[in-house]
Amino acid sequence: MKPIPDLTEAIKTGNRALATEATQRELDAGNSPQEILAALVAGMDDVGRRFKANEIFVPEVLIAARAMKEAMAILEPKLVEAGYEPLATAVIGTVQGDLHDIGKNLVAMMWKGAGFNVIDVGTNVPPERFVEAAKEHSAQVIGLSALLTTTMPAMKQTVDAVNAAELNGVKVVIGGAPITQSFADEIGADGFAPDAASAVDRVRDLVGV
Ligand code: B12
Repeated sequence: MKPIPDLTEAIKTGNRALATEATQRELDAGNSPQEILAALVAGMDDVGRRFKANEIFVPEVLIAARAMKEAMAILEPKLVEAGYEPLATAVIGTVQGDLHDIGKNLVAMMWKGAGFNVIDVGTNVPPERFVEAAKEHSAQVIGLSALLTTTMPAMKQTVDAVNAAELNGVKVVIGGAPITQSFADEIGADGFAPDAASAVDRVRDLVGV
């Protein structure tokens, strides 16, 4: 991947104007949407690291997240365009009690880019809403995101609700910073992926496309 330093820097510093301008500029120059996404993600990863180290605080993180969202609004149709006919339908959301959506949005975009039809049910989503959406859209996959250790139990409740609803082979894939394969095994989820790129491979394996 070719680095795009000013775009990564725009996310790190929460510079919305530069983030959107540089995203558009790179698209106009024919750079691939995946490369542009990688530059954006590198910026957000850095923000996460500095927040953890107490070098920056919530306001800076929110500003960076807003710049990322705006750049993604430009990039998303291009990622989708680069895909083919939907290979499968996936419902994705952040579980009940949890408002983090940057990682979830990235996974949704990567899935769209990989050719999946993605129904994003948002954040703070109760188990029954995941079930309803999967039924309504005849989904093959449900993706659950959680960033807080306190909302990990909501993943188990959602897996239980999906199993109780007998959704005919729908696979549940989970992810988020505190999530591990062993937690996925423990709650009976069908899959786990540590990042948006491997989330694509995981779903491809699970639905066999
Ligand atoms: C941004 C952020 C916020 C923003 C969220 C903005 C938004 N719109 O999302 C704001 C400021 C609102 C926020 C609020 C809070 N936050 Co916060 N936040 C973060 C931060 C810095 C970055 C998260 C992020 O976006 N990372 C970047 C993305 C790209 O990474 P990601 O989410 O991990 O996603 C990747 C993978 O995990 C995976 N993935 C994610 N979802 C899914 C889903 C599927 C299906 C799959 C397969 C994969 C997958 O793929 C993604 C892309 O590669 C993290 C620190 C960190 N390093 O994680 C803390 C962090 C998650 N927050 C934390 C806390 C404590 C809070 C608050 C409780 C703070 C407070 N006291 O109010 C609140 C909670 C609000 C709530 N009810 O949800 C703690 C959680 C601690 C814990 N162990 O539970 C963290 C770890 C910070 C810390 N070190 O203390 N936060």
